[in-house]
Amino acid sequence: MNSKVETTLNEQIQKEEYSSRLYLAMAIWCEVNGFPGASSFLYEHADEERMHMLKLVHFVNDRGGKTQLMNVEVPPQEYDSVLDIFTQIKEHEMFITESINNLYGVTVDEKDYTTGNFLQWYITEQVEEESLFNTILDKIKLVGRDKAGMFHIDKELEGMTGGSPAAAE
Ligand code: OFO
Repeated sequence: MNSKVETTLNEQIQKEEYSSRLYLAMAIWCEVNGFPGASSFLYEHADEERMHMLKLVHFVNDRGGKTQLMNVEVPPQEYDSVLDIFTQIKEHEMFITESINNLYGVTVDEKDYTTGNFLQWYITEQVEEESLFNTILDKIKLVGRDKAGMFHIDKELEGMTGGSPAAAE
């Protein structure tokens, strides 16, 4: 495997691992602050990010490279509100989109079209995630500080979980 591509893929693995930890920290905050729906949704999303990471890990290893695990930062663990959390998620996902695009750019520069093709899945996934988080954020902004409205959004987030073991527990 092209070493520049391999290094950049390993950096992306670290970012996906951080995403998973970030959403885990957010799920924990929601769980202890009375937002069970948002919490389930975020536990599940933490699992999804781990899946994004593993998909990259297997790709690197299968293509003759070797995954190099790196240090992963401790994410923030205190938040002001659910609005604060989803605002930070949106910003984080925009950062991930930029990172995937840069990674794709490296594969083009290095003429590694196989990896470029593999990354199409991530490019599509980022479009879907950004759109999902924008929709959720818009709804949260709409209810503002209204507690009854926030209660309903929390229920809605509960309904958006797919019933993974992490979300159910
Ligand atoms: Fe939330 O995105 Fe991974 O890739």
